[in-house]
Amino acid sequence: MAERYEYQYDIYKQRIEHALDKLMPPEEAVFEDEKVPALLSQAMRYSLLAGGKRIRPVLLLATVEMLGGSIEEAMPVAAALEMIHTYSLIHDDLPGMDDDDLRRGRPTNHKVYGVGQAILAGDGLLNAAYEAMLQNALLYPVHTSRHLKAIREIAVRAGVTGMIAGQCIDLMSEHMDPDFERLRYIDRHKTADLLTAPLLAGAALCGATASQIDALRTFGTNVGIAFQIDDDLLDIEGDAALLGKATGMDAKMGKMTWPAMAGIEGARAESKVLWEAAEKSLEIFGDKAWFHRGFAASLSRRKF
Ligand code: GRG
Repeated sequence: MAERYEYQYDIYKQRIEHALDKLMPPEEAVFEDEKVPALLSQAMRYSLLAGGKRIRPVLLLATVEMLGGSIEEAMPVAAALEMIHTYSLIHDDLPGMDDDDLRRGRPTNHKVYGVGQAILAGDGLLNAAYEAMLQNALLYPVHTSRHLKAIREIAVRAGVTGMIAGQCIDLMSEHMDPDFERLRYIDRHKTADLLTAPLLAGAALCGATASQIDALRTFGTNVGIAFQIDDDLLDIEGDAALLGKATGMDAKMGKMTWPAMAGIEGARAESKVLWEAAEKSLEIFGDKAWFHRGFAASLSRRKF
């Protein structure tokens, strides 16, 4: 079972890498109208094509496949999710935010291209994501409404009531007194929203039923919060070389996290409950959710 999952994950990942490369402007683009400045395309490609687990696009493709949709039709939407995720990482690493030097095992975007160009590379990826999804929607006029719903799902979850809201409250909460309600809000929006987006966008592309959508939302929320708690644990106990980024940053920044508030054991226990709840929410899909089950099992044991 684990082998089948890993094999399928690699297939999705290879297809995503190919799609991302094709969607990015070439690095040699010249200083010319209607072409992307070479420096900008280099900075965008530098972070987007730097590896990464690709879990958000993989989740979208797996959801579309589980619901009987077309991988080809969904691919630009999957790629767009990775572009949005990468923009958020570039901006999160900036000196005005988490001020990190290392990401995906390489110097952060602003360390290589400077803060101004890094901001633009992030902005560029965000815009390119919507351009790719809208361009793709135009290719499927019989599914316009499904595509618009998928794009809306992503815009809302990446936006100012979703990931950006979570990041806003996260920044505001540094060095604040512990507050579980605030912490749950941060984890749900900063992290879980962008992991729920591929599930709900996939559901929208396939015209899923209300109960399927509910189950996927519950799965995404539980996976997302557990994933963030594990991330906070890895920031304390993880191997920086394996993670490709510095550890110990949360304590340094005075971040509100589960391990900081409930201790390592308390955080581990909460993560376990959430991973179990995630697995349970897949019941309505029966055997068809084999990949999602493998995904949860594999991610719950992750070391990077
Ligand atoms: C700047 C609007 C804005 C938002 C930033 C993504 C994010 C929000 C902050 C990054 C810091 C962080 C710990 C976020 C939680 C989500 C998370 C664990 C991101 C890392 O995602 P992975 O593990 O990374 O999927 P790879 O490199 O594998 O893609």
